[in-house]
Amino acid sequence: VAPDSLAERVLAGDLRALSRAASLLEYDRESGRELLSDLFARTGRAITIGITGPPGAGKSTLVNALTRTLRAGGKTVAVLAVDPSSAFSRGAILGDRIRMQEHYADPGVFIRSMATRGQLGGLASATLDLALLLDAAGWDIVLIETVGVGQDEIDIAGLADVTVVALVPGQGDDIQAIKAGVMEVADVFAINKADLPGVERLEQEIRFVQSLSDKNRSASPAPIRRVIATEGQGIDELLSAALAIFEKKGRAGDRTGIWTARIRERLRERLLSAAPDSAILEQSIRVARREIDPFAAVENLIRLVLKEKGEQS
Ligand SMILES: Nc1nc2c(ncn2[C@@H]2O[C@H](COP(=O)(O)OP(=O)(O)OP(=O)(O)O)[C@@H](O)[C@H]2O)c(=O)[nH]1
Ligand SMILES: [Mg+2]
Repeated sequence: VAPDSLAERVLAGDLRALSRAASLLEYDRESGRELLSDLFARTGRAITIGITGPPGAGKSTLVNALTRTLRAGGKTVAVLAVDPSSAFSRGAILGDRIRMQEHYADPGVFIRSMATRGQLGGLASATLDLALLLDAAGWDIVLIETVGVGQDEIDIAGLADVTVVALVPGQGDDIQAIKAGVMEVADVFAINKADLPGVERLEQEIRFVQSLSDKNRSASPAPIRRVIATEGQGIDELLSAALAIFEKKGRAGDRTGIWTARIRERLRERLLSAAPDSAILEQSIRVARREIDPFAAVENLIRLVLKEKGEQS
């Protein structure tokens, strides 16, 4: 890491440098990537906890309550609120601001919202990169709030070390929500709004779906905790359950899959950006003239790309 560089200032705990670095990652992906290359060796210490679940499940309220508990325990907390569906509505951001108000003045809390702005490489990998940045910067815990849907190669709901899935009783479509892919990523279930009726039924439904899944027949099923996020009730137990899972998985967890996905995505991006549009156009014209087939065109482009770039170690 070069002296006085942005990377060094991030490592020294400079919050303005951290914000700048986060913006680089989000908006200037190439410079952001260089920065991450510099910082990668310093990552691997933070615990990332994903909070996912359907809209309105109380994820932000949970994040706020978890932040309070973690701060009381002396941990520093970085919060990433990620919306993969659309740009954040002003209302949502404002609501989260109000909810997190008690933490804004706390230098031990870093809060950042991200929405889809059509950046290359997808929101999930941008989130992963940002989590790496925060890890390198020395934040103890990174909380990632997201509605668990996305078409990216990296499942945004599954990129954390531990994933908490928040569900709410009495929604009627519980089973539907449970089935929609969350079983694979859930390490812990939080039945939030446990002050509302239907808690027992939702818990039974989660257990039922767990009993059907192969993953859970072999391993122990994800624990279920009842919480009332607005009251801070059950938060300690939820956090303990999440941290116990983290301990059990071990620090490395089985994160190979995430790196495979991240490498694939980057490879695709690099190949596409290394093949200039003019070259693709040239090949397209040849295909249109039936001089070559489209697959041969791709082989030609790959040869072109390989010729231009030597190998990096
Ligand atoms: N009764 C009750 N309401 C709650 C509880 N937790 C959160 N809420 C309320 O549920 C509403 C939604 O909470 P949020 O924390 O914004 O939910 P969210 O999942 O972050 O919502 P999106 O980010 O918009 O998907 C708010 O009005 C909260 O006050 C709870 O434990 N009990
Ligand atoms: Mg929210």
